[in-house]
Amino acid sequence: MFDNKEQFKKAFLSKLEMSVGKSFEETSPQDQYHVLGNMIREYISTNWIKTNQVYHSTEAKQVYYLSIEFLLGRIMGSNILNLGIGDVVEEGLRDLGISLDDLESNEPDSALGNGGLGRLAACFMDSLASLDLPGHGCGIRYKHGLFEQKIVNGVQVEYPELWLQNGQVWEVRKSDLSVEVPFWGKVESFEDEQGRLRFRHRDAEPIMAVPYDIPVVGYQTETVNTLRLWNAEPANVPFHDDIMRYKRETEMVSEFLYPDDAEDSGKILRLKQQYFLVRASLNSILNSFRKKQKDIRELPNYVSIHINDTHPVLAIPELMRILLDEEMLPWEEAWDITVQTISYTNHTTLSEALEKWPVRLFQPLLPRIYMIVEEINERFCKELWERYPGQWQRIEDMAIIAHDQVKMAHLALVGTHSTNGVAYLHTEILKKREMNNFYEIFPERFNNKTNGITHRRWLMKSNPALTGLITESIGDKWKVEPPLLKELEHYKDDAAFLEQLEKVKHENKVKLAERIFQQNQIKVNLDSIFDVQVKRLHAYKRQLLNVLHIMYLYNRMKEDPSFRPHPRTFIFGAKASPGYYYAKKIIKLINTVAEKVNNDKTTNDYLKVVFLENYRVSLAEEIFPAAEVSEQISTASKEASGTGNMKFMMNGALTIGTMDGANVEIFERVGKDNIFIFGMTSEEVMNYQANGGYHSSEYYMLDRRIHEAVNQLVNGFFPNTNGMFDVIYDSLLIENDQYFVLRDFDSYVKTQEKVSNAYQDKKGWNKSSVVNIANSGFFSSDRTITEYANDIWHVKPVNSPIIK
Ligand code: 26V
Repeated sequence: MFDNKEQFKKAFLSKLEMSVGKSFEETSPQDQYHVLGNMIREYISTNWIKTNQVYHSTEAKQVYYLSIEFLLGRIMGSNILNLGIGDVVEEGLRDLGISLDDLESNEPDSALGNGGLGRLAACFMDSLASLDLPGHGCGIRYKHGLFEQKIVNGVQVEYPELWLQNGQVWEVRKSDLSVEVPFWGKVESFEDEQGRLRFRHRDAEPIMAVPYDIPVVGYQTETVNTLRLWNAEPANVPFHDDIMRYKRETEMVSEFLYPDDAEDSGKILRLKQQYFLVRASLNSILNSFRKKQKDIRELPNYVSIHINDTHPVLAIPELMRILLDEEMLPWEEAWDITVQTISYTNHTTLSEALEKWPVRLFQPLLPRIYMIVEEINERFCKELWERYPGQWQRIEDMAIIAHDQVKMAHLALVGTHSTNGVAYLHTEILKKREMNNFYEIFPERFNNKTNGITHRRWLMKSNPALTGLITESIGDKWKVEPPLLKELEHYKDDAAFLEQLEKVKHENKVKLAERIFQQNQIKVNLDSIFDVQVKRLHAYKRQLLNVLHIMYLYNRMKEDPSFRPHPRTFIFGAKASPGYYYAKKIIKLINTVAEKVNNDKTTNDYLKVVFLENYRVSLAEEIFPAAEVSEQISTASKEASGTGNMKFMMNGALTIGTMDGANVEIFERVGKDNIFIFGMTSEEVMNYQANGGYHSSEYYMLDRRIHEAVNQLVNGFFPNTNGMFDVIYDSLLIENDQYFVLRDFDSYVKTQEKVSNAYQDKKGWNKSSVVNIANSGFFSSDRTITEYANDIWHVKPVNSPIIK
């Protein structure tokens, strides 16, 4: 079907007519997308079945990646790339007058994630399959992914996301594999025939979990793994008075993805989602295991279960329940198996993001699971007591249940054999500070796995021009071995190569400029520096620092007509959690500043501000290839890793950033001349936090630039914004600027000046760009996944025949 262009065209046309019942001329791009999608899925299915057969019959250990989020983005383009059918499809469609790009744009993003954590899970799925590793994703099939953002009068407005509205080509419903998940009810104890104490969950309200499987195609291999997403549906319960309430509440469980919320809203529903994912996934994992292996005590040798952050941490008590209540193992043995089977990744040290569940919600919803958590806690506290007799405070700090709350991170640390951070610095902070108590007891459990991104989507698919240039220069082995990108360094003084690189960047800038004009009706200067900050909106990510710098540039240009820096286009993209008041004000501020500076004729040749609404994976794929400056300006110690930083680097942008998260490792690789580092170190930040001594008002009083810009937030400088930015002003001056925006301002301004100066030497800039691309191979998620596979999961590639 995809062997040659003529065959493809024939198959495409005949399927198109058969499935939509229209003549070719009458079909819509929507119809065409669906038909092509179905053709590709059918094409995949042979290898998918084959891969599953191999997994069913092999003794090889399997890994299950449990995540409450998988932020896949569009699926078709990635499948076309990995299957190696791009040329045939593109040329075949072109003969029919169809552009593959246009056709792909009919696919809605699969947006089942908030940001970094969910996108990491998606990159991992791509790497697992491409490395022929037996890795299975387990998640929830939310009816509505992350909300769609519209900007109305500069303000974020949220709309429900509707990725399933026109039908999903990539998923396969498997109702025969449905699993019942019980909630509520009570636990009864009884004695069985052998006189053993047993437990029974009675009067529960069951929910049906129905799996939808999505194939995950590896790059140039026959491996097709599975991402299994669970859908919540009413179980077959007797008709009762409240059947409508039951139906509604059941469907709610997989209705919405939670936007990482600043508020406590919908807590119980979120806990339901977490247990729903865990119960269904473990049931299906254990079913596969039992079909192959007889002895449950062998579980850790055949199965590895990974929990992505604490959201799936109930896998620990759930596996204990299975081993105790179903397999009837003694506690100690069950505990040993559980710890050996499960591993955990921590993604943040921010205390407000660490999950805690009130016992009053937890216990009635999950009565048997709560009993088990209580016992885990009691046994753990007893061990602590033996180790630290009399140290009540320490024991209280480390307990899993304390002050009527269940601390999910503590459960994860105690109930798994491996805890990893997501960048070197982050892991060090976990060990030395945030989780130091636990590190003291379990030092061997802590390890680092620096994040990565799939270079297939983030370079090969999204930046074909750069991919072509790289391949012309160093051949194409880097595609399966990204560290080989290092060979590009030989070209850093090659004038012809640098010129080509500049041309590629320029073409990508032209495309992004078209998108900006289409969405925002703003004409940007193609010779301006494209300076980009795209990521979720959070105070610690300090979009505000970026904005204050823009205001300063504007003020200085207004004041001093001889001050005209190299033209810049500041591009933003960011969603704020709907309940996060401050973050929404920052979005309004960015748009307000944009309105002012873009319309000032005296400055707007030099300064443009663009806020691109509805930042998402597919938009990101248009942005990274065109970026020249990558803004990674979080307060040091706060950003666990960041992964956007890696995408920018791989596409040749230069980073301006703090020594935070994976920026530290980017710095180590490219060297100080090819990155712009500023601001306090994490040590300095943590010292301030521990010992005090920071007074933001001093910076406001003593620095004219800060004084002026901060005053402009509240003094009517922006028309019709009376009182609108008071919270921002207060966060800086009344609340003593928690994230040290004013403290780092001067350093940031000076470093931005260095950026502008460096850009004057275009050759030198391009050279730095080459060094960035050449050293980005380390940040391929293939490296990250190889490390997880070797050090944590102990899984090996399963050799399905390879066509590499
Ligand atoms: C969640 C919340 C929710 C409540 C309000 C404050 C807040 C702040 C942060 C978070 C994030 C939770 C976990 C997370 O998404 N971490 C991100 O994981 C990425 C992949 O490892 C990593 O690159 C990012 O640095 C990290 O923030």
